[in-house]
Amino acid sequence: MKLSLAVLALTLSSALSFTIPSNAAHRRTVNSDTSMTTQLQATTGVARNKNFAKLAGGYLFPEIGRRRNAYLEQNPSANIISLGIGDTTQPIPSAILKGLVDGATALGTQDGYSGYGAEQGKADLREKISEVLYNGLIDPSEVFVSDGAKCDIQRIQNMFGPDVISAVQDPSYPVYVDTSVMMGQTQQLDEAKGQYDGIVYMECNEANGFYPDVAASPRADVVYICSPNNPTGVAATRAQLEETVKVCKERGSILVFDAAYAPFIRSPDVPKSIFEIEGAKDCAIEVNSFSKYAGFTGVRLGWTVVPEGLKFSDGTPVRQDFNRVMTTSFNGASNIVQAGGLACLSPAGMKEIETLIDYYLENAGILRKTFIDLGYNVYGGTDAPYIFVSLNGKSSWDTFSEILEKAEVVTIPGAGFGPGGEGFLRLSAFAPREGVIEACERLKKAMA
Ligand code: PGU
Repeated sequence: MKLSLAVLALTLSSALSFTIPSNAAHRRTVNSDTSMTTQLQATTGVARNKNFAKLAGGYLFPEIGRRRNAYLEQNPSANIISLGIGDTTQPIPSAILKGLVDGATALGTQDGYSGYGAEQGKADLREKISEVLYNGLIDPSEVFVSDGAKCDIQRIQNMFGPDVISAVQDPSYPVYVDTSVMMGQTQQLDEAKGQYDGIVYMECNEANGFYPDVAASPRADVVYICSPNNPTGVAATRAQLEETVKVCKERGSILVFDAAYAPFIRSPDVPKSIFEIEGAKDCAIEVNSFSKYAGFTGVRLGWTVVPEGLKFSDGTPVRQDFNRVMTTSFNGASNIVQAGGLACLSPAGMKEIETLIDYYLENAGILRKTFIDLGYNVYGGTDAPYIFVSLNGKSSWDTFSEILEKAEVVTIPGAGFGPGGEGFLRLSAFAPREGVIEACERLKKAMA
């Protein structure tokens, strides 16, 4: 019996050695998320998704967090101020909070209880989004309520699949590129360029006002535009968006418009939605979020608008396939949170949102002035919660480290948003006022 067990173990281990490659051969550094960089040894015979192996490094924001924590570990008494990740800091205002509380309370009553909701969101919230935020430009049936814009970008990519070519602004919010890589739309990273082969990078720089010349870029199937922009803080003009819609229509491209920072727009005539542009319903999808509207970054609520008439090349409505994704892989946003969303869109909620946004925009103004006074070229911060500072040719990661060490302020290096961001620094206005003022005092000393 003992012997046969030993034989069985031997047989098993030799069988396994066929399916699991030898440890030595597969011992290597896995750095798809640098916060979890480890020497791994195979414990299964499952091949890694080859697209994940293409990812050059970890996702940007955890990497920033890792460096911040490393600094804290070395300097335990440090008093760090974060102007890094764009995460809201101010409490949820009362009328909106009441919506959330009432939503939760209702679940404790027989009449108010509800279980799984419609995967596309509650009908009354879809109606309110259409009415209050789009002035009826879009139909409630075109609104898909979700748990946030970031998650929707991934779901949109899931719908498009691996066979499309995506175009992004360079620099841009890293999720568009990273999800394109994960989906298998790209080849490898071109180390010299810092760009993935197979993605169209549309240059955004000081000379073009940080808005790309879409017509001069190669055709892509899916064009990602974010306005007001992360990271540059620049909002696209009506003329720029009209031109982009025109080019997308001519080329048969789908424009994915990320309007997560729309409520920060204060300049008159800057569109808050792509659907303010004539013809956009023939070519565009819009992703949006309550995160920055109402301090819902942790609460989680967003939406995507997919126009009824938007069709793939074989005539299938895009909305039909997006609905298939949502019904299959999403079970609807939390009913409590959707009650909070409804409260956001009440007259009292909209007023509270306005006050919150004004607060962050005043922070942005303080940051802008600090860097302008120091003699830097500064972009954004008037229609967006980010300012983008030109470092006059200095490396953005070096400047990030220098500011962390000298001023104990966390910023985001522009290079984290793509090669086009090198030489710039992004600062977020999402912080308590006293933190912004203190950070500016420290930055004046560190950067003078
Ligand atoms: N779209 C853009 C353009 C964003 O900048 C962000 C957040 C989102 C979508 C996310 O929206 P949710 O509705 O909350 O999912 N950008 C922040 C946070 C970082 C992150 O990973 O999302 C930033 O600092 O850039």
